[in-house]
Amino acid sequence: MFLLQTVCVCVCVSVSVCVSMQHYPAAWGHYDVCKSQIYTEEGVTWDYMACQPEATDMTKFLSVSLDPPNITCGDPPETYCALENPYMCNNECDATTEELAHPPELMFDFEGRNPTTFWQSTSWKKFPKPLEVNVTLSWNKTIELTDDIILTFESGRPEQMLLEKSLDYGKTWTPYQFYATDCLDAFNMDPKTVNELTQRTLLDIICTEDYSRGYVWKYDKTVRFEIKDRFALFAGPRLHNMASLYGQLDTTRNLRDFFTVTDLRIRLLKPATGSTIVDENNLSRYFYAISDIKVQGRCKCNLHSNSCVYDKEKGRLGCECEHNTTGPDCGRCKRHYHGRQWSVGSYLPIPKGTANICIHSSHGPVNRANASSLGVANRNQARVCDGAMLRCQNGGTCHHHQRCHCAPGFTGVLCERARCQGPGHCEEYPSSGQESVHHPLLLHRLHLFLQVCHGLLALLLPQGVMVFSFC
Ligand SMILES: [Ca+2]
Repeated sequence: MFLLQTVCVCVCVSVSVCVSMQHYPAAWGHYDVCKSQIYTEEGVTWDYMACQPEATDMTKFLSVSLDPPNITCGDPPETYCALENPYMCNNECDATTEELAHPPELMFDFEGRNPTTFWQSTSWKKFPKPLEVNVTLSWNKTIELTDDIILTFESGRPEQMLLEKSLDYGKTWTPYQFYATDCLDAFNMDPKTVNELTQRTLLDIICTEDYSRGYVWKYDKTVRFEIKDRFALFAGPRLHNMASLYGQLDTTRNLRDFFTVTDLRIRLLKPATGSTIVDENNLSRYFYAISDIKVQGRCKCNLHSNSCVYDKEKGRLGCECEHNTTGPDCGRCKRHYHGRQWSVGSYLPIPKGTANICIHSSHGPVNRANASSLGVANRNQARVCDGAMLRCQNGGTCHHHQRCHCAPGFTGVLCERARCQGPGHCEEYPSSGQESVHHPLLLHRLHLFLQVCHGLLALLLPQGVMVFSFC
């Protein structure tokens, strides 16, 4: 009776929260909480979950560089003509006058004003030598792209362009996508569109003519790299099945790496000419001008952090690591927490994933590279378990505050996880041999949550979805 009443209160309150906050099916985990306290009948303990920072506008955190470095217009001042009308020459660029200067940062300022603000290159005055510019965006941090990259050109869109990515801070580059009015002619590639890609060919690098043809630029100024269309190959056209995408990202390293970058490089290879013939008598019609670049993404923290902060002194982003991990990407275990090999967190099982936390060195081989650090470890050896906050779960018993001896069928530092063969789905799809173990576990957890539902609700209100899925 008590249980039923509690269910009713929790669901009713939570639904009212979720109505306004839930944008996605509850089955899709948000992974915005790294750990939460669980109130058990015997005390309080931690439950660890896979977590990641929220996706955000990553252009706030990048540095931009141009190659050649002196390719920005205005030094000396130049007058430009319109591409579609060589007699309309009212575009002035002067680096020494603020109103007439077009520095690179105007690709990333707040847009929405009229006229727009934009970076502009020098004109193609050295024709027939190619007018080529590399625009490099560097984060000094590994990031994961979550939405389309969108470039808005204030002049005509380039007739030839290449978008590249780096995963090693600009040491090596690989193509992301080729863009041309004629792919065969420019890059010896057959033209393709992202819609022709399949799950099997998703990682193929294509050349598209979608964003270069025609120069009716007042209506069609953007060049895209289509992230969402690629996501949709797994998650469905409206991304309603993100669980499927997360499952794939979890198990396919190449797929995860495909959307991961430290740098992007836009290689502008040929400006818009609007014709097959370049008007050599009026080269001030040809130039590049970009008013806006959009890059949405999140810090890569290997599912060990839900927060990423910009350190102004270091000039770089860094994950605020949980799960006893450390490093800019939470890519290794903290000192004294090498009880087992570091491992990336897992999106599975959905919605909470698996934290794969680093455990104390006393649970495994100790790195003896530094004798003094070992001494510190011995003096201040952290408790792995106790009778209060760090209570062994699911029938496990705590030995010398250093190790939980788990009941059969359970594993984890605090015996918090059911022992599974292979990744995920234990709780949703228990095998016949495990059913008798999992069923009581779920009931036990449900009971615990219901007991403290009011407390949790207050604690997790900002994560309304989590509340809903818990309660
Ligand atoms: Ca701008």
